Amino acid sequence: MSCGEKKKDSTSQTKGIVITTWDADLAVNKVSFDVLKKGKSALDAVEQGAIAIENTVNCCVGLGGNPDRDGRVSLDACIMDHLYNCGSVAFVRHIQNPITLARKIMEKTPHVMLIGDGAEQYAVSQGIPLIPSKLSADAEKEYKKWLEKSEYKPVINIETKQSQGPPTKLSNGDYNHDTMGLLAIDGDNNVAGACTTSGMGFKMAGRVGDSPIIGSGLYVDNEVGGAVASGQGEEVIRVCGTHLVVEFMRNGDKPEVACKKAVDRIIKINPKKAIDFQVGFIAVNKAGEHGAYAIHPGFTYAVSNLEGTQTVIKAKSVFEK
Ligand code: SD4
Repeated sequence: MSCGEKKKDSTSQTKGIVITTWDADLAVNKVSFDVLKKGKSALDAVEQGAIAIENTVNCCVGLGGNPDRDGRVSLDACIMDHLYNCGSVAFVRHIQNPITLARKIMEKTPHVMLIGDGAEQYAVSQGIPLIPSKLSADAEKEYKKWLEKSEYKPVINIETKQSQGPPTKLSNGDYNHDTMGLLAIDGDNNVAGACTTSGMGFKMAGRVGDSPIIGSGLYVDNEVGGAVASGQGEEVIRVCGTHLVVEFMRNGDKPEVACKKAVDRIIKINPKKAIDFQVGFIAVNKAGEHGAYAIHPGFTYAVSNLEGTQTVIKAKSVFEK
């Protein structure tokens, strides 16, 4: 088989599944799943889902997200396919769909990651327009509120499980939305993943979290499965969180156990601080089994499969309410 040729997996046990972080984004999960149902690849499915959330004004993904402490939005994203191809962008400020730019970097350049001006220059060369900076109305309101104290605390607000952003209010009164992570397995049993974010609200200018870093915010190994992370990026980077989850699965752990072991590792190296921040992982293995685990309660994920069910699952957590 030539390099890059689509490899059919004989261990095929699942015929299509999408799992995505957070329950406020069921619609995103459905967008991805509808792509799979049309017989498209897992890679197409995760990209289209990520585009859908990037095009929605919300606290934590896309140009409508919360700005940094200087009032400027910067976006991070990455994507990975079943052949260890990966692409990533960080600190882009004028790109409507960073996930598509990440995919172009993966497919058309010899590189994995482009950042800032260089990434935007490459976008223009590919016909992707630069969007003038303008805060969304929600982001502007939140930024003004933040400016009143200008406290720089790069931690997750445990009460709302948010990264200091305006949360999405659910019909049950809960708030659940943050960085968007997507994992899919297609009809050929190939795994792909995507992760997209505006990062921690009111971060330092230039700060980049885990979300665009392959092995931290996202990792896929087609022999094993995939994992994505949400939450305090610095803590995820420290342990190469999603790579760790995938390696635990490779060694035989089910997805939930693998996610828990990665969370436990984060707490182990930082037992005092862990009470103050949130990290959650979701994972899927090649059999289509999925799971999640978080430090604090409130982390959820959505699942769609070809039996036609769409479910929201509450992740177990180390700390209780
Ligand atoms: C980051 N993990 O930039 C991302 C964003 C996030 O809560 O999930 N924030 O660290």
